[in-house]
Amino acid sequence: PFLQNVLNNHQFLHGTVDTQFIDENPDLFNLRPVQNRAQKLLHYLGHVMVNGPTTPIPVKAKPSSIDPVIPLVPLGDPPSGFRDILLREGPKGFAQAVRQHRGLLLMDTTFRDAHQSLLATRVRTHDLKKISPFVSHNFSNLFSLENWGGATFDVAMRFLYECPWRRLQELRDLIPNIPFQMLLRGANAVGYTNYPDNAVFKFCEVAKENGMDIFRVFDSLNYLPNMILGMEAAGQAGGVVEAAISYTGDVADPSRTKYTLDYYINLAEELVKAGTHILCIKDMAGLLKPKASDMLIRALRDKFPDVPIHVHTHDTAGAGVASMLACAHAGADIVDVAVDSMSGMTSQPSMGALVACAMGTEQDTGIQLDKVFDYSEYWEVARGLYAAFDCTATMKSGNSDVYENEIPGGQYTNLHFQAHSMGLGNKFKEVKKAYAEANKLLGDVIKVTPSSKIVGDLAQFMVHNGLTREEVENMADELSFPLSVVEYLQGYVGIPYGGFPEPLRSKVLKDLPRIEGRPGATLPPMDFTKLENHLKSKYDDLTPEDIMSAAMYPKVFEEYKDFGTQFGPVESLNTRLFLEGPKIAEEFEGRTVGGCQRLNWKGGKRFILKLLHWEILTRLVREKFSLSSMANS
Ligand code: 3PY
Ligand code: ZN
Repeated sequence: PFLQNVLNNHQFLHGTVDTQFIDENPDLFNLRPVQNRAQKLLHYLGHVMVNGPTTPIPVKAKPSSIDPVIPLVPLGDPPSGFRDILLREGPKGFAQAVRQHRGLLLMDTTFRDAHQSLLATRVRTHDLKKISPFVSHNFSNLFSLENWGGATFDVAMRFLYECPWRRLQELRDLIPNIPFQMLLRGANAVGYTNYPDNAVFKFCEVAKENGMDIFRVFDSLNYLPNMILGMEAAGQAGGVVEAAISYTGDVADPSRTKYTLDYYINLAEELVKAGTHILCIKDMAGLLKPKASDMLIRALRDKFPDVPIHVHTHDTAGAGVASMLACAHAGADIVDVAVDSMSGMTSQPSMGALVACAMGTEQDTGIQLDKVFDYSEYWEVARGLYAAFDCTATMKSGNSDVYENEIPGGQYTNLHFQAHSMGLGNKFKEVKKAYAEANKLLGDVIKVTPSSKIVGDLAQFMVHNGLTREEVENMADELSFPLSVVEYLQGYVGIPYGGFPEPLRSKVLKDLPRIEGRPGATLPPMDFTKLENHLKSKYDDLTPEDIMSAAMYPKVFEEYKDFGTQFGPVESLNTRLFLEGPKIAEEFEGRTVGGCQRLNWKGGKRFILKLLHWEILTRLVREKFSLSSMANS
């Protein structure tokens, strides 16, 4: 408006002022467009009210109307924790301190794997931030808080329209004392396919700069070259390297001859040789039973007395607490749990149960049970906001058939949702059986992102086409397999232990090219300058982290940015507003980056029922909302 007045000014128009300064400085006209964030948010809310949630919902359920209560947090700084040791001593000193620690240490997965497994990864930064000061003050003796990586990176942008990096930065500010841990898919970083090596290295560097401490590095086939690449990237960034062996089969069952105790010990030896600070057994499907836990962890403990051992599991069958206690008895230093109300089923075992069971023993965790109750109460209510994504809408219990199908936690929930959404709820058993058969067809592989998806795709292909394992084997040269399966057989994911299944591979591939060795080794480096220039030509508010987001997910990133341009900073809305918009006469607050705007919704009663057309809606919404600004309050 100021500029407009100047341009309309009589004196200015008649040239009786000296405008040379303006002539000489054309960049004065590089004006940032007005962002109108609050207006955009109102537009978003109108859109959601009419069209429903902007994120796909697996079940038709509304967010609960009850707000979670944040337990009291004492004033002042939180107590010091393992992160202070890490900052003081570096990764090696940190690992030593962990090894010397008496009692069992815990990693809390509530902020990542728990909601990835139970709530389709949909928990928003808004709800994580609210409970963060409580966690920082009351769980300072956690080994780590897993809060990033895995599917969270993708989902944050794709479905929640928020920046994964900002989540990391904001949580870091609120929790300075507990190490943060992320899941890095080795050469796949936080994606589903191999990236050029320089992209993985840069990703780790930026993650470390933004507050990440511990990198759990795995590969979906336990393919050593892919794992080592990820370990080097995390280590060079200055992070704590936690190499994770994905566990499958059953080392206590002599009939399972592929993934034996020797297989795991030999692989562990390679990882220790490659310099891992911490060794992890990643039991992504929850297959570790107490007897196998004892055998495996005792053998690793004897072989590597100085290396901290960390065990991850899922509680799909319901034996998680028993197995984690067995691991602790056998010498594990750290085990993974999720707070009670976010635990169980395809998530991690219960923090409260483990803390209570270990209390007064050599494995005492030092965690106060009453604080776990408060933490759990917050999540019990917060979880209600995500009813549309909650696997308990259709899944009612744990399921010990996981010992047979070996489906990883998150995928188990996804497949269950998928079967139900296609009206095939009573066919889930068939999908699970096909999954086990597909695994055998592919030669009994390690199944975790992305190899688990390949097995899942093959299983669904078999169910849809009514094919048995024998039929697939016999007709392999005529069938049109899912692309993921073909690419897997070409070697795009890596080389599975024991090699590719023959003659299936040759029948499927015919003369298609095959990749020898590590797939990323033959990829040309990512051209970050070109990427940055491309993005700068489209967006004028880019951060260095944005470039990394685009490197990982180019299309998803641009869609996320375009969504923000249209609808504003939706991450500032509470989860109920984000998912379903305001109720009639509801008053709510939205915080935009530039300040705080109080948005008053004073709608009439019949308003929504009457809306038939989007144009009418936007006009009505504009009229019905009144906006009183309390900028910068
Ligand atoms: C992921 O890759 O996201 C996993 O959680 C694997 O277990
Ligand atoms: Zn997991």
